[in-house]
Amino acid sequence: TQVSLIGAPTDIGAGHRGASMGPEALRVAGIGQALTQRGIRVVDRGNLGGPMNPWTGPVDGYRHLAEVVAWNRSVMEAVAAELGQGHLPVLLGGDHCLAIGSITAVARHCQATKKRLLVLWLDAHADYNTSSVTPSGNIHGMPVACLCGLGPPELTELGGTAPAISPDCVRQIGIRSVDTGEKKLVRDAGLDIYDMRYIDEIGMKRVMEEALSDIDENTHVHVSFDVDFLDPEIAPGVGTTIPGGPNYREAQLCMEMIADRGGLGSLDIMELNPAFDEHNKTAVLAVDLVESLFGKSTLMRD
Ligand code: DIR
Ligand code: MN
Ligand code: MN
Ligand code: MN
Repeated sequence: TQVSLIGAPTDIGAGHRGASMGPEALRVAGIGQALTQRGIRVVDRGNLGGPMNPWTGPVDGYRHLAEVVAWNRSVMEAVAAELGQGHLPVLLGGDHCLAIGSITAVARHCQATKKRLLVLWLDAHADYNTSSVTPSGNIHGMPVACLCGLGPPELTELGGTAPAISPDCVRQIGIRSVDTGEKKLVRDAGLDIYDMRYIDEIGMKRVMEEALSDIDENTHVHVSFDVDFLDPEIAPGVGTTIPGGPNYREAQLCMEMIADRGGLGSLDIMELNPAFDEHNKTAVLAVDLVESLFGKSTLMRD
């Protein structure tokens, strides 16, 4: 299969400026060459366009809703076009609000091709806020809720009908920051959350065995990788660092076990913010982890 890189240079849903530089930072860190070296055919589709960030405050609980909708429509169309051609889309973010467009496209593709969808949401945050409980109005804290049907109709119905997905197909890994009002929402939704405490208690190996246990031949695995999933000691280049994340080895094992299980059909690499980084090291780390996600291992042939 062909991997298609899609850049979405915007920080429209974020609380800090700079995730708009994420796609270029990933290219500079060699995302394309790294995948090519794995024997994968890679085509860089370049960057999508969209509205500038007006950097205004919340209106009815949302910042920049109209602009967020415009960017997500563009992402949804680009991802849908790649999936329709049998390609594996890799979305280079951009902030995590864009996963609404990306995963809406993936969900529709799964429906059309009768595939089962599994979304692996690697993040420090649950991203399950709504306009009434959000502490910030930033829509990058809301994509999972929007995908599950909680949110403004412009976003929940991006693909035509809401909800785009059921909470049952989401597994969240690495979570360690859930806002006060958000806690009840994730419990009510019954989201499968493998939080840091659980990872501490049973270890990344068993966590991933559980999270991946029901993948079968007919499963499309979508990985939505928020780079703030990683511990800030190794990944400072994000807008919202939360201490106590997976270390280098745990993150590698997570990616390697997803690769081993098979079925990867699409990927988002989100929230990388070069303005907070040190010599692009977080982008280099993200590329290193993505190589593992695509099957790189120490002993097996390249
Ligand atoms: C926070 C931050 N939960 C909010 N969310 C982030 O504003 O909703 N998600 N940073 O990645
Ligand atoms: Mn996050
Ligand atoms: Mn469940
Ligand atoms: Mn996120």
